[in-house]
Order: sequence, then structure tokens, then C-alpha cells
Amino acid sequence: MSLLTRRRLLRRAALSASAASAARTGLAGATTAGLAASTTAVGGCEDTPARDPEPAPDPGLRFPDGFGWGAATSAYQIEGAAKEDGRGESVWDTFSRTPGRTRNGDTGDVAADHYHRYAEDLDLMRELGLRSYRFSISWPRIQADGSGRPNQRGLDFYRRLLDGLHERDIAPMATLFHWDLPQALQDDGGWENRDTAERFADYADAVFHALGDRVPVWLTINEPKTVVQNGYLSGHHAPGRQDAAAAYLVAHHLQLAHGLAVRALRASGATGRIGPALNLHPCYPADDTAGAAAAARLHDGYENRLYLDSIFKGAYPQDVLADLGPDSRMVRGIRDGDLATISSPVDLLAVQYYTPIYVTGAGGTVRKWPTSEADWQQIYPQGLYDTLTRVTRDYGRVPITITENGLPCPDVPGSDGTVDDAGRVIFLRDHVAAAHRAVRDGVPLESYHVWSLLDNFEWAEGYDQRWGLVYVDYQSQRRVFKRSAHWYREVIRRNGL
Ligand code: IFM
Repeated sequence: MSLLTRRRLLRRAALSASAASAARTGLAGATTAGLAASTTAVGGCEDTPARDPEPAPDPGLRFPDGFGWGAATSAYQIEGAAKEDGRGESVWDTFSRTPGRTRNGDTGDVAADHYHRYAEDLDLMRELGLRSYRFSISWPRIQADGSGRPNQRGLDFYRRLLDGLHERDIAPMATLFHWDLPQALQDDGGWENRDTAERFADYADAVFHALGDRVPVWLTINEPKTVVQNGYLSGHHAPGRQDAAAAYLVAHHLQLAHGLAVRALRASGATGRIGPALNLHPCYPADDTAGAAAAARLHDGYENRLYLDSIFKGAYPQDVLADLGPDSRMVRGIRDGDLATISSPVDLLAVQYYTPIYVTGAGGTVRKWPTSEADWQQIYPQGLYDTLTRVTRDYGRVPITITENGLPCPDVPGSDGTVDDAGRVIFLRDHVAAAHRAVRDGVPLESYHVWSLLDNFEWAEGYDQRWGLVYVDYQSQRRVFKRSAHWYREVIRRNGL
């Protein structure tokens, strides 16, 4: 891999690094905007309305009947109970307990205590009117060391959760891997070791057999790109490596693990549908030079096509392979038959959208829109429309679910105890409107999930960033519906804006 490429990759990873937000945007202490006063403003949390890249949506937008309004979470971010019922250690336990790795030294040991409070949280979901709930299964709860006989107490927890969802008429959507790799597998090389993909397929198979009768939709690997970029390029996520050569071998093994899990589901006889969960960033040239167009195209290869092409076209993008070079660890790690496995037919694509990327002719990136508290996030709802329509245009009419979209805000309860996150309401409104335009223009979108249901452990940012519809007071574990939760309940009730 050329020095230029390596520099470019590290810069790219740094851009998406939420740890890099140590240089905060200065929004943390700002108050939220009054909704009425800023109905045409974009959805940052700042009190000075930002320029809006698009007009306020028409009130009265309705989605197709049966549209799956949902919210999402992940195991390590909400469950807590890190040492209970036979759960093993994950890379995030190790990473977050290592001094200096997370803000304030925060860990997921307790998080939102969802493991103990899941029944209360299920009632919150019902109160919200959710039709779909996306959560993840903790691999180290099912296999403490990442292999062998599944831990029945871990499976029982998820069965109780699934039963509770069915009782409340909320459709479950289960992610098999949301970054909490068993530490024992990391000790054997983690995702750099091809065998981890095989271990993942075994784990998936155990879960399909135990819970397959209760889960209509499975997602394989959450945001493989984030593991690659944050875990292995910038190193601000577990396992904290900075090794570009390893990073793309990891990408291949994550893709392989995805394909093996798809095959395991088919072999298990379970009837659920399955697909990947990809965070897609539209990459635009920063100016109208040919150099910026070419650089944006290659950037798109690393951000999007590496994952989409391998799954939907059975081939890695040639420009990325050429850029990595024939001697790269990734290219040398691809074996005959791997792409056929990776491209095993899926039933749906889960899209997670947060930000666009603007690429200069020199391969750098610039910002064009206001950022949120997460300084890697530029607020640009049109990017969601562009992403959805691009996927349908380039990869065919695979059913799409949006499994994450959201905004961190400095939510603080007022003296009356309410949390007025008006900026988040505007953000969500504008993104829902963009999704609606995509549906109108032919995108087969079946559901939308806000990230996140609850405030939770935001990885390297610890508990400093709040992304939830529901406020969590981490001292008392009291939950409070934010203004956005009340607003979203109405959206669901009306089936639109
Ligand atoms: O909290 C994360 C989530 O785990 C994966 N997608 C992005 C979210 C916000 O950073």
C-alpha cells in the first residue's frame, strides 16, 4: 500500500473518529433550540438555527401502510450486567477498562442496566408505539470464550426479551454482532484471524437454533467499516490498533463472517430474513475539479463499495484492490470461493446513515454543513435520500430498512423534569422527510429506526454523548421521554409527518 494511501486512510479514519471530538465543537453547553422558533432550521442542537439545506417538509407526508417505525440499541451500549449469568469478557470490556481509552474512563459495566430493566424498557417501547425494535445479541453472553456449547442463561435473557416484544406486538430485529467480540478470540488474533469468521458462523448457528422461531429479521455484522476504521486505523475503538494493512484483512474476514452466517441461517431451517447492516456515507467531490471527482470516487470505494459490491456483486471494487495493491494482506487473504460465500443472497439491506463526506482533489476531506456534538457528523438530510436512491439504482430493488439515524444532543432535564431536545426533533423530521422522498421515488424502504431508543454508552465518548429518544439518569436509572419521544410517538400514530 502506498504511503499516500496509508496517509489518506488514516486521515479518513481520524475524520470519523468520535474520539477525535476531544476537540469538542463547543456545543456541549448550548441549550436546545425552541422548535417553534426554528422550524426551518436544520437539526443541530445549537440554539442559533443553522442554514437549512432544504425546505421544511410538507406536513401530511404519509408512509406506506405497515411501515416499520422503530428504534435501535446494542447490547454493550445498554445491557450492563457485565459479569452476570456466565457472560464472558469482550474486547470492549478490556478496552474500556484500559486507562485513557474512553472519556472519563467510562465502561459498559452498568450502562442503562437494561439486562435487569428490560421489562420496563419494553413498556417504554409500547408507550412509544414502536412497531419494530432493533437490538443486538451479546456474543460473550452466548459463548463466554467465543466457541463451544452456548450458555443457556444468556439465551434465556434474549428469549425473555423476544417474548416481551411479541406480547407487545413489536417486531424484533436482532443483530448478531455489534462489536463485542469475545476477548478470548481477540487473544487468538481477533478479526485478523480467518478462523474468527468460522467461530462467528458457529455462534450464529447456535443462536438461530435457539431463537430462530422468535426472530423475523436478522442482521449479521453491524457496521464492519467502523470496526475497520475505528478499531484498526485510528485505534480509538477496541481493539485499539493502528495498522492499515491489518485493517483491510479484517474487512475481508468480517465480510466472510457475514456470508457464512447467511449460509448458516439457510442451513438451520429458520424462516427469518437476513441481511448486512452497513453505515453508508455518500462521498461528494468537494469542488468541481476532475481531481476531486476521482478522489471522491476512490473514497466511495473504501467507504461504501468495498462492502456493497462484495455482498451484492460478488466482487471487491477493482479500484480499491488496485489501491491496496496485490501484496496487501487483504488481497493475499482472499481465497477461492470467498466472494461466492460473501455474496450469498440476502433478503434485505440495513442502511445506517449519519453523515456525508466531501473529498478534495488531494484526497483530504472538508466539512460543508454544521456538525453535531459528534464532530464526524455533518447534518445533511439530503445525503440519506442520495444514499437510498443510489443503493437502489446500483444494486437493484433489495428491500431496505434504515436501522440507524440520529443525533447526539446535550440533553439536560429542565426544572420541571422534561427534556426539550427540539434540535433532535428537527433533525429526525428532516431525515424522515428525505426517506419519504426516496420512497416516493421508488426506493423499497420498509422501516426506519431511530438511533437510539435510550441514552447509552457511546463507545470512546462514554456517557458524555446522549443519542436517545429516552433520557437515562445514570445515577437512578430513571427513564424520561424526551420531547423527541413524544414527537416520534405522534409520527408513528400518524404513519408520517
Ligand atoms: O452508537 C453508535 C452505534 O453503536 C453504531 N452506529 C453509530 C452510533 C452513533 O455513533
